[in-house]
Parts: sequence; structure tokens; C-alpha cells
Amino acid sequence: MRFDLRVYVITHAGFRGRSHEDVAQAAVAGGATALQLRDKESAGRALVATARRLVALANPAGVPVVVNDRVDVALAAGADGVHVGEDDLPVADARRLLGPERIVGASAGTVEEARRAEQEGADYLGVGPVFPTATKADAGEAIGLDGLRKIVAAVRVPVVGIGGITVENAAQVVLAGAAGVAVVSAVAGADDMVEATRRLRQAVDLALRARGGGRP
Ligand code: TZP
Ligand code: MG
Repeated sequence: MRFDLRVYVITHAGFRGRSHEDVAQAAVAGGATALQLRDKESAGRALVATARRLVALANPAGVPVVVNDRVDVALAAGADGVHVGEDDLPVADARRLLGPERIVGASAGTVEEARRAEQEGADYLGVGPVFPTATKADAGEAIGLDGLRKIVAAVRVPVVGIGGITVENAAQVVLAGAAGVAVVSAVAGADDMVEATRRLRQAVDLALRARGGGRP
């Protein structure tokens, strides 16, 4: 399934005492086009409950919710899809379990990973880290805008850039070919999360227009 990757906000509890719901609510109010629930600590029961609450607040606004890592949680909560990385279920298995209608996204840091994920049926790729980031300790070396460009050129599925993306550099990520930007700290760590989302959306939309084609 194709969906709007322009401003893909990843909720991550613990930034400034904010909950997943706090981040999700502000992101939706600010014009995020997609949400991801990312929580490496919570047990399944708590995760399903959180995922259900995110779906209930985001879907009525037309914003899909993707669950990081956990196909079972996505299915149980009726979420829109899942995002899998190299240590999670393979894309092909996630696709089989979720069916053709739901979203299956995958992480890729190299052209090889990107091609494999595409062949296995990923709807989109999260590619990075584009810039250095303190949010994910094991994110690996930044691939830069050139690394992003190479991966975009190697696949047909849309790519969302991730890692160290801010309102200041979001346009460059889109001009390098990404369909949008995925952010954790730029929203969850912002003084004003609604305003931060709004500014990201403006930056991405302007860059898409400047690039020609793409949305809007
Ligand atoms: N995957 C690659 S980098 C990253 C993830 C989850 C962290 C992104 O966080 P931030 O704060 O937007 O740099
Ligand atoms: Mg993962």
C-alpha cells in the first residue's frame, strides 16, 4: 500500500517526560502525514494498548499508524502496518502475515539492503542515518545525502530519510530524492511539538514543489 511519507513522526516515550500519545497528538495537530510507534522497552500488553490509542487518535485525521518491530502488535491493535529492521521478522514474512493491504516498511542503510527489502515486498524504505544522530546508539555511520541519493536511485519504492533530520536540513533530504522525512527528536524533543511538526511539513512541501513532481 502506498501512503504519504512527507512528515513521518516517530513516537518515542521519554523525551522530556512526554508519552507516545503526547507526541502523536501534537504531530497529528501539526500536520504529520504518518506516525510510527517505536518502543523497545514496553511489554506486548502495554504496547498493544498504546498502539490502539494511537490508532484511535490518528486514523480519524487520516493519519496511518505503523508499529516498529512488532507484527503481532500491529495485527492485534488493528494498526495500519509495521516497520521492520534487520533484526526483526524478514519483510517477506511480515508481508505474508499482514497481507497485501497493510503497510510494510523496512530499514535500509545500503543499496543491497534496500534492493532486498524491495524485492521482498516492502512498501517504503526508511533510509539512514542520513546525518549523525544521538537518538539511536547503534544506528551506524551516517550515509549522508550522497548515500541517500544512491539508494533512492537503486529502488522504485518511496524512501523516507531518517537520522538527524531537523527543520533546517529537511529540504536537503527531499531534494536528494526522499519522499519525506522521518524524525524522532525534531518533534518529540522540541519545545513546541505542534509548531515543530508544522515547520517540518512546510519545509518538506516547499522542497517537493521545488523538486517538481511528488506531492503536493
Ligand atoms: N533509525 C535510524 S536513525 C534513527 C532510527 C530510529 C533515530 C532517528 O532519530 P532522530 O532523533 O530523528 O535523529
Ligand atoms: Mg526494528
